[in-house]
Amino acid sequence: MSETPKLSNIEKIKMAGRGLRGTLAESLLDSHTGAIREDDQALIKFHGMYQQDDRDRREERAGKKLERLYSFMVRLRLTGGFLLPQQWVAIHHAAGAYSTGVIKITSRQTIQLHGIIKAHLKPTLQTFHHTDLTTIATCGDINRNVLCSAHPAYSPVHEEVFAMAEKICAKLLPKTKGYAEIWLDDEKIYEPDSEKDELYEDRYLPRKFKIAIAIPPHNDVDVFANDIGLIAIIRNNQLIGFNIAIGGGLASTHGNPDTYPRLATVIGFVQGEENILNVVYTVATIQRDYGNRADRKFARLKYTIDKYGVDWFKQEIENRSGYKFKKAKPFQLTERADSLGWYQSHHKKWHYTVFIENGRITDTEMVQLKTALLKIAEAGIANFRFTCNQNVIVSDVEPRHKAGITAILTQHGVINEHESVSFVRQRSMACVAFPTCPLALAEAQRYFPALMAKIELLLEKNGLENEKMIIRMTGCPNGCARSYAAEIGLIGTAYGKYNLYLGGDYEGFRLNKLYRENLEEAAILKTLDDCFQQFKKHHQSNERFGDFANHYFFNA
Ligand code: SRM
Ligand code: SF4
Repeated sequence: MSETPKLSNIEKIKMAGRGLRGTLAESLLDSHTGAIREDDQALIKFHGMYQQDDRDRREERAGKKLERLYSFMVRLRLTGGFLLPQQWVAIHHAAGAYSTGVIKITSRQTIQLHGIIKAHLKPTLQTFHHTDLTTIATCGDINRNVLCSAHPAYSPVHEEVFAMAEKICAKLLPKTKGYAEIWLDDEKIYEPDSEKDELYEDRYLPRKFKIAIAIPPHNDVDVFANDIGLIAIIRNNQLIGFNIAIGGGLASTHGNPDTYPRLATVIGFVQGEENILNVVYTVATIQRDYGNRADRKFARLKYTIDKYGVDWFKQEIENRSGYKFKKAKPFQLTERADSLGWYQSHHKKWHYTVFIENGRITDTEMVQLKTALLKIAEAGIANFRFTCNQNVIVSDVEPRHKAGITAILTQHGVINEHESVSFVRQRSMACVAFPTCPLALAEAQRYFPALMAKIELLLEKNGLENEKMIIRMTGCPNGCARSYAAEIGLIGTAYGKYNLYLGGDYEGFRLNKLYRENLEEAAILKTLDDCFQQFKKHHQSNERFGDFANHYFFNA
């Protein structure tokens, strides 16, 4: 066992939190402020919420001696990104009644609502609860939403793998009844013994913990960016087990070379449902016991693994779980993007993938996406599946309803918009950043569409408009839109400035590298133009931009 660490403040808050309750009930009742108490701000994350404030209005409010304009972001728990139509209707109405109205699809297959004031948190969560939705454990030092390759039409084993994601999610849920007590007005029932949590104990994990399952050849979930990545191994259309990879995580801190993004390392093959659940659970217990609880910058599993070594970690999983890994099986991952439009799955149902720029579902003059999705949901003729590329699949449509859905999507401009979206834009992603993210150094989703239009022009100018490259932007080095795993990554360093990273691969096996620092827009465009010209002149046929950049610009 690790030596007794000097605990960080968050560790003390968790342990004193009485099953994540803290003083949240009192904080919610305090009408003198739009905020909650400081310690509760850490605990509320485990309930799926973040306290935020409108950063665009900080100065104006400070000038008027007003407190910041506090509100909350709420994140739903949707394993594998799956949602029933009645749940979509509930979310649509909750978004309209309590939030900014924009429904935001995240890079981890779920939905966030922003701008919810303190007094509206309970009604929002209760609205969700009425359709069996919850926000528990979508944030905080705990296992988050379990990802699963989204598209049912891409694999005959999709349902089986999706079921595994649900089982993993259930196995790693916290045992506290505090959520029901605080948000759903269940009776006060805190009895430490009845809530005994063998996995999380009273300290939870040292840091966030993320799991994803990829169904080859699709790597839409960016499986190696996760603490645990499972790769479904399929032979003759049968699921035979999973390769397991551990230690992925993308964040770094500018100027701190001890922090780094890392892709997960494949350590073996696991067969049998019980064994898979056992191994995943065991990894979480090792991270619980050995992860850094003194310095949160080094608390993710990737640092624990690099400190103790992959071989030690693998042996420790085998010792604790009693399961001996088999040699990892060969697999191929060829695609991370979503293909837009209609696809039919093996059980004859239809699925339509809708492009959503940076995951923001709203109505504009040209495209009434939010209205279209509501109409489809109200008709009860499709489920919804969110992708890790921040898109939505209108899914599980009976053949007889396909024409009706096509008509709704056409009437509201959605299909027309698809026809004009460039290959590069379809594959692009930006994180939230301003105005809600407190960690943003630069803009991302508000700025990226305009920058993308200029990049599209550069590609056209260089005759590269048919190149399918992955470009991602984040407002800081935390990498929420997985910018380190893009062929071209733009990572905010200060307002209006970005580091440019190049050379990640298309499939998600290789991170990009820092190419130029602190570029403003004109310099980004000039640098990319030069890179595109070199690519045009010197790349081999069929060579992707990321692979070319990796050897041409870095001699790798
Ligand atoms: Fe993230 C923190 C948004 C996916 C790494 N992330 C945040 C916060 C909550 C800011 C904060 O701590 O106060 C952001 C809220 C912004 C807002 O206003 O909504 C935020 N992260 C997002 C989302 C919404 C980006 C998006 O536009 O889609 C994604 C929500 C995913 C979800 O549904 O759970 C999101 N975040 C990611 C990913 C991508 C992934 O997991 O595939 C990463 C990189 C992978 C990883 O975890 O290493 C990521 N977010 C972080 C980090 C860095 C963690 C670390 O290891 O240091 C932070 C900061 C932190 O935890 O201290 C962070
Ligand atoms: Fe905020 Fe940074 Fe994540 Fe973007 S990458 S949402 S700026 S924490």
